[in-house]
Amino acid sequence: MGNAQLDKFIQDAKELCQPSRVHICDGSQEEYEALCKQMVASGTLTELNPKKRPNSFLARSTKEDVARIEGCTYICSEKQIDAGPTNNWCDPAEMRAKLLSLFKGSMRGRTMYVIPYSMGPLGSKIAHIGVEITDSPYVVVSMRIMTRMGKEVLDVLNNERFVPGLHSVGAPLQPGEKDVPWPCHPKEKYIVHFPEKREIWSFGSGYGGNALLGKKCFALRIASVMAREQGWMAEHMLILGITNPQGEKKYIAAAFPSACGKTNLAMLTPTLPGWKVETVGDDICWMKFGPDGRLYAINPEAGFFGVAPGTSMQSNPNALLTLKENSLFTNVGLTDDKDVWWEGLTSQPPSHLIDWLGQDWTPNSNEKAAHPNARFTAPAAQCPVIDRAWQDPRGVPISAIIFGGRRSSVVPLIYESFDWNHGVFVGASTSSETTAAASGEMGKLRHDPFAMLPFCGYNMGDYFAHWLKIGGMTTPDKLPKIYYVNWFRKGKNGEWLWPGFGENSRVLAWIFARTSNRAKGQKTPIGIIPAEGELNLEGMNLPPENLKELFSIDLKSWREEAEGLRKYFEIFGDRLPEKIKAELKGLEERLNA
Ligand code: GTP
Ligand code: SPV
Ligand code: MN
Repeated sequence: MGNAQLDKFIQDAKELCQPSRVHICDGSQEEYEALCKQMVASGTLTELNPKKRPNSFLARSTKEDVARIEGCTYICSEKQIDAGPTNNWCDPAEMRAKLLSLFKGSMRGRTMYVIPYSMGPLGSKIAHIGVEITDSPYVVVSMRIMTRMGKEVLDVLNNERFVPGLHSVGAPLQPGEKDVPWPCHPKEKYIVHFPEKREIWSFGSGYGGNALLGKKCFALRIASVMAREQGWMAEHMLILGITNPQGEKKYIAAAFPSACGKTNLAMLTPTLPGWKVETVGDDICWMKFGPDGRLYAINPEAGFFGVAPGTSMQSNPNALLTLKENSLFTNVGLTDDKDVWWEGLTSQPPSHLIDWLGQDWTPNSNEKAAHPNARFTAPAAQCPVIDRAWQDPRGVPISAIIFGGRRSSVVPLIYESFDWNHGVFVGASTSSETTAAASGEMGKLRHDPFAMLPFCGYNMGDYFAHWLKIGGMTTPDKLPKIYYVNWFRKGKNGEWLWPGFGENSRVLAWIFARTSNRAKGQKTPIGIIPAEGELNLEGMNLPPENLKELFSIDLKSWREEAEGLRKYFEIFGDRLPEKIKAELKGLEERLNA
């Protein structure tokens, strides 16, 4: 193979974890099929009805392993201040000792898989290579869908450095011991990042972002550190292409916290006649400056790991069409004819199915058929609206960046920042109600700057500074305009004021017009909103009182919002950039004018 770092990584992992076998993944279809077959035999996977969903499988996890666990996720920088106040920190030497004891013999009785993968199109200047070592075949097949994986990655790796990630479910097998369908550690879970060494160690969980180390661990936490050093950006953003009825096309990136609508926006079917939306990515965006001084974005992933509940032919037909074959489902319901079902898929639930815990389920059951964080894993190439340029190694030029989250009150449907620095402040001020994507309480409002709270690999104050610095690296006219949206504002009876999904195209159309200097907008203390009549509402029957409420900017609530931010920003101490303080002061002054 000829890569000394790789040889050593494999050798060290083998000695430490003591697996029965080592398998270097070639990424072939044969390998994928053999692993799926093996997992069907061991009970990890159930094959779905090949007539309904060819080459697709269902996995059920255990109750304790259903989502990312932020409390067990660590940034182990040399100095605690470099992890910052929003990350769990532990002394790297102490953590390394802890991990060495946990991983010792942790793969006994299992196969150790070596997965070389590329985040981004092979050979792209924006792409980077990682190698994940894991004892989970479920992780191997998931990584094959989510990344470019296998032999061709080794061919381009040569002697270059890669990001190593060591993963173990933490469930060694005694000789002769029968395996369980979803091995994981019942109690101890550690998802650890050493930013200076660019290493990932993950123990005890087999689920999603805890285990598919290319995604949040590498493409966000480690990549954000690399991006800061090297002058680029690693963001929790979808990327979409949007074409107006005249055939003009632009690209937009949007950051919303987990389970707040990225996948849905990325694949949206516009209700506005003549408009088209195409998908570049649905979760992660890496951006670098191109030779023309604009920001160019790639989707480092090759698949979608999307929230199943709520996904239907009405809400997101393109997602459902993506899932028609070659897909993996985790923690959804299994129908009697061996297909999948989840809450919201159809208006009429099936009269009987097997729920995500493997129990009989009927519409009268008290439990949900699918776990709220049940997910599908599907190849991006199968998306009917995948963008022509989604694998372009140069990336796509970004005209607008959108922030957003779940806010049942206060925040209007859309506003635009006055300029880049104000936009950075707007990103820093993002708050959202928590969802099932991470374990813990749901529906709790928390600050989630840039939708990066669980994903920034360094001090969040320094991250704000990095965004400000990016704004100074080119001329203002080359920078994307920055927006904030809120699809989740509620009326008095708890109903959505805005229908969302395909109707969000109306908001995108206004952004399109603004970035082409074709809409005037209207100034408010918090930013620019559509002027009267600029938001195209034709044919949607939005009650006028909803429209009024969607754009109401209540000064008292906003003063409280600003006060809350002032308090929140204190946690960053002297790492909070002066320019962010100045923007907050500016907001307060405008609210009090
Ligand atoms: P992660 O994969 O966790 O990063 O989530 P995501 O940001 O991609 O969220 P996703 O698009 O999967 O949506 C999560 C949930 O929000 C689903 O249940 C959707 O049905 C719901 N949702 C998405 N867009 C809208 C919208 O415009 N309005 C409303 N009311 N709900 C939405
Ligand atoms: C998220 O939680 O933002 C996800 C799912 O995209 S996971 O890969 O589990 O992080
Ligand atoms: Mn996500």
